[in-house]
Amino acid sequence: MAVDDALRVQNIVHHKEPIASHDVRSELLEGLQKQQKTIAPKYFYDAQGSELFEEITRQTEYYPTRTEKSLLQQHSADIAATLGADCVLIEPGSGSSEKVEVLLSALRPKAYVPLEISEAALHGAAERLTADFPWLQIHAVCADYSNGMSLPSELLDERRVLFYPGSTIGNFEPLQALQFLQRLRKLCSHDGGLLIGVDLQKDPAILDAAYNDAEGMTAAFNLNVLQHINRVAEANFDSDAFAHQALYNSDVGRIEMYLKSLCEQSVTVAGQSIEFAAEERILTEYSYKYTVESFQKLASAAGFTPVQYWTDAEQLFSVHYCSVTQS
Ligand code: AVI
Repeated sequence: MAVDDALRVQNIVHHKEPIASHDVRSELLEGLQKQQKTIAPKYFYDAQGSELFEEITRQTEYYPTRTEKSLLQQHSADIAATLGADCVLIEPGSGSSEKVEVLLSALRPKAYVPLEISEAALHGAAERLTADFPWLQIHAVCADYSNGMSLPSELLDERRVLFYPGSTIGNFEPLQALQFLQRLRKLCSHDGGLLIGVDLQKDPAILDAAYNDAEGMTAAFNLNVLQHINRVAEANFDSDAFAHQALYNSDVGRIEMYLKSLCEQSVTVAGQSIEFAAEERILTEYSYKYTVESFQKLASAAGFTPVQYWTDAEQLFSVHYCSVTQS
């Protein structure tokens, strides 16, 4: 689990892991040829999609980002005491590393290791953090964490804590979530742990509003995936011929996002015709909502022991610290 191709600039060590090339076109075609047509949520995040996601996080109805940030801010001293001194803090899919900022002064980790596929986002964040926290050692790892994760070898003897905010765990189906947490568990040292943000089950009206914001940012984010696919898979989706749909499925406790075809139509993707009936839907995302107990059960099954959690007064969102279960 080591990446070693390192370049040191001041307090930042840059590491680059070869990005596994996989066939995007066949992956997309496979999803679109299923009975329930599907596009994986990772395709949301081209440059435009990442900007639209930032816009979503600023919408009044979308409570997760600001609630989590304020939990991290408000409880930073307690979180730091719970995580303990001198850990190496590793953040898979760190993006712009904004959330970690509110923890750094209280936590003073031995090193911070952002793992991020976008080199521009990774380097921008590392430079900003090194300017604001000159004492901080940063190991910036450019890697696709969805295809396995490796760590710089010099960190393998350190106490390693994983940081996975944003309730991104909710975008995995239950079995995948378990397998992903098991992978995170393997990256922790035996005396390490996991600090993770988890969105909570709540009044469906609050969830419905969060995924159907009045400004239409979530709709634009959802529809943008078609433009992205047009570029990467030589497709000819007309985004005006689809509509955003998000609904809460209370039987399974998840938001389901779809793109609904507004008419009977045929779309070409990577040279293949994909036929749509009127009203037929493409599944683009699940966003599972947990209870504190259901998340703790999942974490325990993955080899973690729940230690402490923090929630807001309205019980909208939770941040959990789980240590590695001692066997
Ligand atoms: C990134 N992820 C946790 C977001 C969520 O809420 O599931 C993605 C998102 N989809 C629509 N709005 C936000």
